[in-house]
This record gives sequence, C-alpha cells and structure tokens, in this order.
Amino acid sequence: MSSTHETKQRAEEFNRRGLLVLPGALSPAQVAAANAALDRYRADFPAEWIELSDSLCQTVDLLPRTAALDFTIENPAALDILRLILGEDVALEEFSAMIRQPTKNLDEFKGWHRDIIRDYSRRMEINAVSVVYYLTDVSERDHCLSVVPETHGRLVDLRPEELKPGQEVDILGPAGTAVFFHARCIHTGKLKPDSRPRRTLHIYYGSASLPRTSEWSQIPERLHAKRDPALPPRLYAKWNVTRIVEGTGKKPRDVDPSMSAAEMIRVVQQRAKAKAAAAKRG
Ligand SMILES: O=C(O)CCC(=O)C(=O)O
Repeated sequence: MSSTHETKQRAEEFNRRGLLVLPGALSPAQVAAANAALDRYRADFPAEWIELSDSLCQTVDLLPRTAALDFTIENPAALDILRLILGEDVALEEFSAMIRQPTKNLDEFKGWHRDIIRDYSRRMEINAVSVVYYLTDVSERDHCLSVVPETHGRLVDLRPEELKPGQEVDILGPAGTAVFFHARCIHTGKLKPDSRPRRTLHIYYGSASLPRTSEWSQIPERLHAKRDPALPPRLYAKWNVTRIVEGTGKKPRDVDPSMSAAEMIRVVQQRAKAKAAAAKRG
C-alpha cells in the first residue's frame, strides 16, 4: 500500500494526540445503509440489545447475525490510516453498535475512563485503536464522545479523577464522521439534556500478534475465510485467539459459555448491582 501525504499527516496527528477526527469517512449513502442495517437488526434481534443505563443501549456481537455492516470494518478511508498507525498487522478486535437515548439523567455510569483495562497501574498495556462512526448528526446539544488528547502518551500519567474542565475535546460532527482515539486516552460519553437519539458504531483494531483485547464480538467464518488483496492480510486473524487481555474484554469464566454475549452481560450487570447494594448496606 502506498500512502498519500495526507494519510501520513493524519496518522502522525493520531500518534501525537491519540485522537483524529475524520468527517465524511462514510458517505451519505453508506450512513443510510448502516442505519437501515441497524433498524433491521433491532427488529430481528431485540434480545441482543442491552440497556446499560437510561441513555445507553448497546449490542456487541452482531457479526455472526448480519453481514450488512462489514463494509464499515473494511472502510479504506479508515484502514489506510490504521495501516500506518498499527502496521500491516492491523486486526479487528471488537465491533459493537450503540444507541444513546434522550434522557434527563445526565450521570454517565462509566464516567471518564480508559478502555480495556481499568487498573491505572496497567494503563501501558492498553494497545488498541477505537474508530467510532457517528451515524447521526452530533451538534452541541447532542450526547457526544469527549476525549482528552495526549492521555495515551505525553499526559499518560493523568488519572481520570484528576481531569480539569477544559482538558477534553467534545467531538461534534455530521453523520459519517469517524473518530479515531487510542483506547488508552481518557474519554467519556458526555450527556446533554436536550439530545436527539444518537447512533454510533464502535470498531476496535489492534495488532494480530498480540493477545486479543476483547472476546465479546465473534468473528464469523465469512470474514476470517475472506481472501481480499485490498485488505490488510491479518484483518480477521483473531477469530480463534483464546489469549485474552485480562480486563473488560474478557468474558466471565464462571458462567455458561453457551450463553449469548447479551445474556452474559446481563449476568455481569446483575452481579455489579448486587455488589453495589451489598457495599451500601455495609
Ligand atoms: O460515545 C459514547 O457515548 C461513549 C463511548 C465510550 O465510552 C467508549 O467508546 O468507550
């Protein structure tokens, strides 16, 4: 692959800031196709959607049930940049979709965080790039992704609880915008009282030669059997990787492995609620 000057500049910007915003990464027709695919997926697989909070509805294991969103994983506009950031070893880690519903409850349950590993002392083990596609327009009044630049690198010692207002960048943009951020960068979903429903796709890429950062999204046969010279050669190499980074991407080992990802997440949710209630009781 030969990279243009612009692609190289974008990769450099990402490496420096841990953040890159690319408007128009999906065309209006692609945005419409992705939204139609999500509409169908919601109608066909309602149990796959998990309500994680008043605003947050997510589904994490779509790929075995639909091929209609594969084009977003393989988007050349993103892959050209990712090949420079992660090298030819770039590999799919996780694929999920999110709907942020209008709400007056503006407490975001995850708050400011780094992805994959929550333990501050292990933050240098976080090695993945998140590409978030906005599938609806996001203006000042809408729920937005907010990222603290350079907290993957120069500001890596910053703890989420030490953040000062103004250090973050709120990402606004029309549907079709791609937001690349290093999973080590501190970020959150910033909730707004008058937001419209917001739809996003969240695609994580890592390195094929490292342990997988998440096992929540299965990579089906149609993807790992693909031989397309235009794609990075190991894009779907992690379909059968069993070494998983110890962190949020690892499924609990004490639940029935035949459960769907959504069922497992519900179990994890119930356990977290029970733990919080027990802690409250003292
Ligand atoms: O976009 C959002 O609302 C939150 C995203 C987020 O926290 C994440 O991608 O880890």
